Amino acid sequence: MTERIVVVGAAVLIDGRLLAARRSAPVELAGRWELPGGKVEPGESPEQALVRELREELGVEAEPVERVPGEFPLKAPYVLHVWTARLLPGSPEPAALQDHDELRRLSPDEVWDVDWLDQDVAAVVKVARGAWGS
Ligand code: 9L3
Ligand code: MG
Repeated sequence: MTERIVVVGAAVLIDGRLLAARRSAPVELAGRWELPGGKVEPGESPEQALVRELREELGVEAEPVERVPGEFPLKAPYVLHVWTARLLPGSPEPAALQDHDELRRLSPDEVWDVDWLDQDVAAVVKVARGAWGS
């Protein structure tokens, strides 16, 4: 059986805007925008991974809200699962830390202004529909 590793991505909505993060590494992905997140580690639930990744990558305290239906293909053996998420009261504001060099909070009419990773486009379409009905 082929091993399949889940990567979790977070659709963090802040005041009705979607948080997008520009990757600074690896070189082939640098400059492209993504829903922040990363690989689920052994023994971890996807929700736990989401919370950990947002803490590590952006310095925020967040909680998953709901899974966005579907599974989005990444380079094998990875697949992307997406959750909407919100910042907890008292969380620091997101800051571009280790894997990202810029953050934006996108309104519905700005959501396609950034160069999303090809892999994230289908997920962002679904997130936009769910969040804004667009
Ligand atoms: N990836 C794609 N879209 C995303 C995320 C969080 C990750 N929204 C891809 C990029 C990497 C792999 O998944 O090839 C693992 O992600 P990371 O651990 O480098 O963030
Ligand atoms: Mg990551």
